[in-house]
Amino acid sequence: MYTVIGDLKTRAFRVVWMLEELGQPYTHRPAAPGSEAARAVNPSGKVPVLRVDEAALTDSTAILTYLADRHGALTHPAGTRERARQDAMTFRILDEIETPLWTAAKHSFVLPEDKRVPAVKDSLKWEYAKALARLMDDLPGAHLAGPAPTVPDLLLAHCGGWAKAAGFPADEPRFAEYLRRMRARPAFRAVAERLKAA
Ligand SMILES: N[C@@H](CCC(=O)N[C@@H](CS)C(=O)NCC(=O)O)C(=O)O
Repeated sequence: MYTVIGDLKTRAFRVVWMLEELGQPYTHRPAAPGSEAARAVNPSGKVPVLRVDEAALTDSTAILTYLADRHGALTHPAGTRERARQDAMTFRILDEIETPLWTAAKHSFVLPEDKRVPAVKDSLKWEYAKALARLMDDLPGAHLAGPAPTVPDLLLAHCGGWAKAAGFPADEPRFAEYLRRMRARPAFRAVAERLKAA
């Protein structure tokens, strides 16, 4: 049995979404970043954490990859060229899409006030829009790494919602269409409904 620790408004959303996609039973324990409950399972206080028996696994991308590999779904098998292309997409999403979002969050509310540089946000929004347009140019089909969604699609679709909430550019029509497709998935909708109600 899996236990996911972390509020749904954090990257814990991705882990819960993946477990819904996989149809695996799990318990969800909401916990704010840095809270006592988060520190009890991860000394850094970062969420999400996935408890599997005695182990506490950290980092949303590592957790998604572990779950996809373990259950043989939403991934290409390790050691294949398709997997190398999928992993390249995963790292590209983290480098080019998530990094500007996370850096903007740090300069909005994560860092101590005297360490924030709010002016950097305009540059981050520009960087994000440029990377997103290039990514959409390279989209090989309906999804990032083949005909069906894989780990990087969950990451990108989650980042899309994050970007909207953070006031990042949302006028890329191909990305809007991609997001509509990903958000129509029953597993996504189930978690999104829960987040709305939280
Ligand atoms: N790369 C990690 C980042 C985890 C992370 O920074 N989570 C945020 C919430 S979404 C957090 O716990 N922040 C608290 C902090 O940075 O101290 C992941 O994908 O899980």
